[in-house]
Amino acid sequence: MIKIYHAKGTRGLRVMWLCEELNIDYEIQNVDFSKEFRFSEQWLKINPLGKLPSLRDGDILLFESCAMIQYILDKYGGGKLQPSPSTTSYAYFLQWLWFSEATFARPIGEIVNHRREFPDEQEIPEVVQEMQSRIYKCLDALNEALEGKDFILGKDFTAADISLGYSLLIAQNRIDKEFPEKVDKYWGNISSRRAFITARNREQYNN
Ligand SMILES: N[C@@H](CCC(=O)N[C@@H](CS)C(=O)NCC(=O)O)C(=O)O
Repeated sequence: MIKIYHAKGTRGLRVMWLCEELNIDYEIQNVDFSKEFRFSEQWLKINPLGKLPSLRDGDILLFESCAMIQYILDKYGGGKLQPSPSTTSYAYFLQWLWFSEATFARPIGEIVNHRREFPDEQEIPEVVQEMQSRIYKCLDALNEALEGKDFILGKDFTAADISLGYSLLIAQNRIDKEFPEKVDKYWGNISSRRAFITARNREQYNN
């Protein structure tokens, strides 16, 4: 069975959400998120960066959440939740899947890390504001792309929505504005899905 090494609220949620959408069994291995544990010899064998998540499936051990998504889709998805590789939609699927982590989650993660390393009055407002301005650009691009759509590729929900959804989840408390209108509606569409709610409950109750 797929094992997801996870701590509540971290990117393992993307993988849990995907497994729930695809109805795939998975096991959650809860991990102590403290820096001490993450940089222990024991954890560095599972994630050489001292980060989360990691995924184990037999002999395979992965440490990038969007690679985990693509791996699960290709191995167990049976063509679900991604367009066929020969289509135009697939090009956009790849773009949004990669954008969600490589571009959008990056400034959000920088705020999270900055606030962890420089709590309370040590926070440097200019650093946070610069990262927020990058988040707003991403939200604007997403808002424009969502014109007339329920999901990022149109009427069909795909794993790119899962990946974007996680980034929106963690963006929420790190910005000083509301989501733009179409992003807000989109967030409502994806966060009300049964699979997302189940994954959130499973991480809440650690089972
Ligand atoms: N690109 C990686 C990012 C992993 C990542 O930054 N994970 C966060 C938790 S969601 C973490 O471990 N942060 C601790 C740190 O960066 O020090 C992925 O998508 O898996």
